Amino acid sequence: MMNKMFLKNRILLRLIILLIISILLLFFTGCEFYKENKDYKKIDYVIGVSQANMLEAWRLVSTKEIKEEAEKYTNIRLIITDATSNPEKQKKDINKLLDYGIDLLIVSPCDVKEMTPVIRKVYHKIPVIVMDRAVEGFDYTLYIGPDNEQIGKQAGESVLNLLTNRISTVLELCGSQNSKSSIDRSKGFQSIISEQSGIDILQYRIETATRDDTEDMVLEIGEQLNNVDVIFAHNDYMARGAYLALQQLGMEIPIIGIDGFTGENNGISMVQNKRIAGTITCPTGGKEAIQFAMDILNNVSGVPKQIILRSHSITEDNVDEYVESLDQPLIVSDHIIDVGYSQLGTESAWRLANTASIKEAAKDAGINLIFEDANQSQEKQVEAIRNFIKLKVDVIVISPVVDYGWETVLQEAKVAGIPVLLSDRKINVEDDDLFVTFIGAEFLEEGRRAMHWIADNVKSNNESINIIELQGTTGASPAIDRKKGFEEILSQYPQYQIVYSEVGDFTYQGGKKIIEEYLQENEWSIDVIFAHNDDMALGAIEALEENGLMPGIDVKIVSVDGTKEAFKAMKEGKLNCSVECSPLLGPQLMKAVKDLVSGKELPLRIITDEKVFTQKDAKGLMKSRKY
Ligand code: GYE
Repeated sequence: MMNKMFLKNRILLRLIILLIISILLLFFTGCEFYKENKDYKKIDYVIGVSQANMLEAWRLVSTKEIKEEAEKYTNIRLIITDATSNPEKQKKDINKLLDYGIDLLIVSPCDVKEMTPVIRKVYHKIPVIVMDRAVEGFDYTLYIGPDNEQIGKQAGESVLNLLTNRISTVLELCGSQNSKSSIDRSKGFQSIISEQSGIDILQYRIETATRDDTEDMVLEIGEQLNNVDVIFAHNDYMARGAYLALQQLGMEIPIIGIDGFTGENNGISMVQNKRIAGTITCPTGGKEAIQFAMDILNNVSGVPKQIILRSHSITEDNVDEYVESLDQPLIVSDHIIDVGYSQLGTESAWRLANTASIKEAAKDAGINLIFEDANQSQEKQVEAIRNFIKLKVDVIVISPVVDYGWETVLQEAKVAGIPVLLSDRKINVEDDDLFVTFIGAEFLEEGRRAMHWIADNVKSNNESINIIELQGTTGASPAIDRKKGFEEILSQYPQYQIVYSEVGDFTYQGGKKIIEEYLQENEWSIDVIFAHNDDMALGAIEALEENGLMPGIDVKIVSVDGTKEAFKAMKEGKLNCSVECSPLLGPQLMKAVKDLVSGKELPLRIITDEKVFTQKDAKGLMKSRKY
């Protein structure tokens, strides 16, 4: 009996050992097999994608692009969720994604108001890329989206090109009344159409913005269609619905749509098959979202705050060329890139930091920078550009001193086939194709932020608050837009008023002179000074002190830039607030130059990241300021 038991145990023991050995063997050989299998991926990053819905056709394309681009990287995994247009579901989706331990979130918010606080919370933990619909404020890492108003304008131009009679009617088929993109498209469209007299817009709204409902709607319009000269549909699916309806009615009316996707029955093939007269491309940004996600995760320098994507106007004249351009492989070349750079001057601390950043970034990128300083003269800038054209540089970059008067010289660059990038300041030209992209700040927002700070911190107690404005160079885009943004918020506060406004040219001396002159002629009853840049504010501070006034106390001072000197003044209590405008554009600019030369399409605008600083930030952050 004893023996039998012993025997049984021994057999059992042997069996167990055998089992362990085979498990171990299986495990190791299995691992080997797994390693050799080419599907095996070493995952470095998990990216969560929270889509607003997967119903709208545009969004399906966006998801497809995200997936396709992600497949090019072997070390990332995507987890995609569909919020079914329901903010409550989207909140849950995002929490689930966080539980999975995602390293970065890409989110297309289905409701801007509801999702803003949720996205803010995530942003405090991991990087967030917001797509397509911007959230309120700036609590995200990067925003990528189209400029729908601009798209509407382009559609307006295309429609005007199709109209042959002075008196005409355009049928506008809009999307949902709750869709911000549809509202913006209409706004842009109407701004162009209203420039011409004699054009009537007949507007219909298709809440679902789908092909079938548009088809039904157009069939229902009936008689009125006889007077319609052109149809503008807010997307290509609606354009197709309109086309199908016209076919049934035996009518031919040219149609302009929006989206411009390739593939059967999409905008581009409809233009090729002459079913619609044109489309405006509205990129989804899916591809860029993954590319920037990788840059963010790999800590690449030069990641901006906002990327506004470029749209193209496609008609039968350029459709083939456009399709061809989509398949162009990237150009790999080891030739050193020559960049002609026209800097506008040396007027401020901002400008000096800007020049240094650009020179350093060019050096780091191995780019040959031909640098010209124009000493605040547009004439000199034009001369420099002409010289760059003669030198046959690869790319021209301009920081334009004023926003007008660039058409002729930029046309010359275009004829010479040299692309032009705008750095720091914008220009005002009819033809947006005269430059490739703008890299810089959102000046309008800076002006708004300055006035927000005043409204929150300088209380009126029913008395009027008097403001002096120190303006930058007349005609310079930061001066124009900071003023505009400031006044936009100011108009909401009737007690606050600008009582004196002069041009100080963005210089220390300019700012000082304005205050001195004001003091000579007026009793001092000023509560706030708003200076378009720090240098002018610092000049004003000196003038105030020389006249026995205490800057920062007797009069609150708000300026723009966030330079080290401004931080010092805030620390000393003389300046109250500085709205940041970063001059460190070099890395972004050089990245754009390289992308351009390699044949990548650049976005329409690349906007830098900025904050608002006050006296309480000054002490702690002063040392880390880079300019
Ligand atoms: O704010 C100012 C400079 O164009 C954004 O120009 C730039 C402005 C900057 O002189 O200090």
